[in-house]
Amino acid sequence: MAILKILHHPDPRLRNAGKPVKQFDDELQALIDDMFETMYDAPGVGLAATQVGIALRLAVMDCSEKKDSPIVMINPEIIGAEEPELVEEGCLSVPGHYDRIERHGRTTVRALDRHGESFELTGEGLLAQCIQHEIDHLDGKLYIDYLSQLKRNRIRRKLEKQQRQESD
Ligand code: GNR
Ligand code: NI
Repeated sequence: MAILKILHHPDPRLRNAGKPVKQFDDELQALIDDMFETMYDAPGVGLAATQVGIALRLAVMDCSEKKDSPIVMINPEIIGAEEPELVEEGCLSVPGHYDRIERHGRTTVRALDRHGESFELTGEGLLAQCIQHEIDHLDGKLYIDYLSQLKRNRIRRKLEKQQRQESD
């Protein structure tokens, strides 16, 4: 088990779309375990492989209060979504920022689990939000893409400055 390094915006690797997972081998199982460990340590309610520099369509989530409901989504597809609502969102790859964006309410996803078995999951509230947020990562998208260019530029400049200071 290992804690992986989470990439921060504007790292270009966050813009890579993930490729479908085809092999459900030991290497994949180890990556999933490391992603859960990294997500719980952060702490966050979700983590996409994109965020740890791996361009695969794989994400982990746990939106429960007790942190006892791990979910793996592989090659996920949204198959149903209700009306958009305004919600407050953040991202481990955009540290220190939160803003309101539109996300669908109740959302249904079809995905494969860690063994390659298909399942469907309907989420509401934070889970619905997290499903959409993680699938966006797998497409190389970040929640800040839904904000105005002015806000996006401000966020990018602030993070670039932070990263310069960290590397000094
Ligand atoms: O920890 C996280 N919290 C969160 C809050 C509202 C909407 C989405 C999220 S996901 C985020 C972790 C993360 O960046 N996952 O990609
Ligand atoms: Ni995120």
